[in-house]
Amino acid sequence: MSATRFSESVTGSIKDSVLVVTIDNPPVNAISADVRQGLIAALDHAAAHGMVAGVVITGAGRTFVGGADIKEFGKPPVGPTLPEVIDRIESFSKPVIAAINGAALGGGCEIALACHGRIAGEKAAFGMPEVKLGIVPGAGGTQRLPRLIGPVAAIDLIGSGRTIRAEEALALGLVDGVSEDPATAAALIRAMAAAPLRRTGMIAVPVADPLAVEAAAKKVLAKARGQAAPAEAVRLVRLAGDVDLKSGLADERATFIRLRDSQEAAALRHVFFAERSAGKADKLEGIAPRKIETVGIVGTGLMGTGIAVATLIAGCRVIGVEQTADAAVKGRERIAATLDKSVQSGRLSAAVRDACLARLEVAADANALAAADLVIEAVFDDLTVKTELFQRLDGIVRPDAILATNTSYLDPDLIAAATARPDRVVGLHFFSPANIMRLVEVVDCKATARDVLASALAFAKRLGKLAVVCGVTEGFIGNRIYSAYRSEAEYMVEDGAQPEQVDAALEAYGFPMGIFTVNDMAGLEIAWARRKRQAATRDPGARYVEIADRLCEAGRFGRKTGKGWYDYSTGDKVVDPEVTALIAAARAARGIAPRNFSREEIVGRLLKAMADEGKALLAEGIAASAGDIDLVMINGYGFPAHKGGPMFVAETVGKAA
Ligand code: T1G
Repeated sequence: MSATRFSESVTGSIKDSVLVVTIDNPPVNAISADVRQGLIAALDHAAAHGMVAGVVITGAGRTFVGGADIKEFGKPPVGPTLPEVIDRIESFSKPVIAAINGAALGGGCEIALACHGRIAGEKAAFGMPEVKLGIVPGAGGTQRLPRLIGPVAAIDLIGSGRTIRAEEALALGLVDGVSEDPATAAALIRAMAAAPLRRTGMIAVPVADPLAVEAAAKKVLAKARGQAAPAEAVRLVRLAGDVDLKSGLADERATFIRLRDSQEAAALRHVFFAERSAGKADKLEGIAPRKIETVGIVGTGLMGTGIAVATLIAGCRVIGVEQTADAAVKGRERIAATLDKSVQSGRLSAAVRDACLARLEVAADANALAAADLVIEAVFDDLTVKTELFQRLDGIVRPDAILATNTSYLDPDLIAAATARPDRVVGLHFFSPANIMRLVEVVDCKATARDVLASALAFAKRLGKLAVVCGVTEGFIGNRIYSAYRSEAEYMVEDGAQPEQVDAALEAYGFPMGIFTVNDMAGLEIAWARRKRQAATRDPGARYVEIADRLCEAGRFGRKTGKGWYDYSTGDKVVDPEVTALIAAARAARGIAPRNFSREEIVGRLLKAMADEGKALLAEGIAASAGDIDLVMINGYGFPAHKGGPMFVAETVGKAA
């Protein structure tokens, strides 16, 4: 066996007449210029050596190939291009097999598609996540995938960007076999040697039921929220059935380049890299997180239940605590019912649910928390309730256990100060429903020990959450920006915009729901109670809009009471003339002559309000980076990811909406 280095990151060795080419470009074997050059050199080598019967391409480490190198986007291209490499593979005179050892994503999947055969290892995964980056596959994915698996499955995979495992890939015909044995790929080469090679690009796209194609396309477009890439991906997959490979590839490449240079793609790249750097707090390097296997959760209401479900699914033991035996029984039922729902919707297997239930205990006695590594409180958001609880827990839990508060608005430093060991207190601000929402604000309190913060971050990550570190301030990052944004929306309503106009402008921008609809969903009474508490200390010079107070005084607490900013009594959301009149009266009382607002002005002012508050959070050191703020708004408040977040918009699009 002789080893050859084809480039810095591509090596090969010949074994039993097969050249096994290994891509080794940590961390994810992204296809850099060096990888592309190495692959071409490897194929040249195989072509030049008569003793080589075929080529196996595989990846070193956990990944096969993670895709094009996203860091190269926007830089001058260096040849050979990936389409050139892929064309060389597909048209190669000897069999080329992909031995997919791990994730084959984007360009990685496209390399595999161009090979003449594919063998998946058990850890293999396949996906075309390009639409999540605001682009379409750029090296043949939209043209070759439908040839292999049909247009319906291809629209689903490319349009959603989801990743599938080896088993599903086998069922779809994306791979020829699943095997961990390196000899399998070599055996496939020998089996192929006699017959003509199966070149994916030459296969005719299988004919599919037009209704099924239409349904798959519709499903993708329904989720696109106005983004360009998913629609283009669907168009290109459909095109594969109508034109020859060459024309399809040319259209795909042109579309890819156009989208790659778009604002939408730049925004989604910003989000991608922001996610990778989130939760990597300063000065935590080398600090080992504490072991967290048993998690206590005090309070099993809506929030506590969500946290318990997420924690159980992550494989931890959960000890729920309620005040009475009856409440404990109900709490357990709520957790079990939420797990059942996940089973019904196909997100969880029955076996995993049963394992979760076996790790769950809900007690009526806080002493059960003596075994916990971490206790999260999810009780009523009241300072006295929370401080008394933490004082009590201090005497129950082990000295090395961590105490986390899930408060939304209280000062966690005050809660920590009430305990004997404030250094073990941290904030874990989950968003409801906590088993679904990805965002967790990890609050680094004044006295939080570094390893406690590191442990909270590791725990959030284990739950599959996106953790953003933030300092102590009322409402943390998200709710502080939300308050500023909400005030701005209310100013505009007082000045002449209708709530439904504000909502329509936000929805047209890409929010799933406008702010007044969101407020009605969440309920108006909690914010009302907070405003009443703050009334005495409010700056009398600051603008204060009373319309929301008037709504609450009229018993309009939002959707659950059938009325709020809108009327829901018929089951649908409709504009209520009573609200329109109430707003008109509020304007008149202040002597405000209503004026018109364009959609652009509404969105522009709301974006500016968010970005201004974000800048204040950065200046105060509450948020570590603009990217963190964008992630909070995207993952907690429905800000459209393809716009990049309010800070990205402020930096790149300037004042424009
Ligand atoms: N390019 C550059 N850097 C990348 C990268 C990529 N494609 N993927 C990951 N990284 C970096 C990442 O920033 C981080 O860096 C480190 O690798 C580890 O990542 C022509 C157009 C592969 C499943 O969209 O989904 O192919 O922070 O923390 O959890 O059609 O990374 O350490 O400095 O996420 O183990 C399509 C994106 C590209 C795949 C690994 N490919 N990556 O997850 O590690 S477009 C993608 C992922 C394309 C073609 C087109 C994941 C992963 P740092 P990580 P992980």
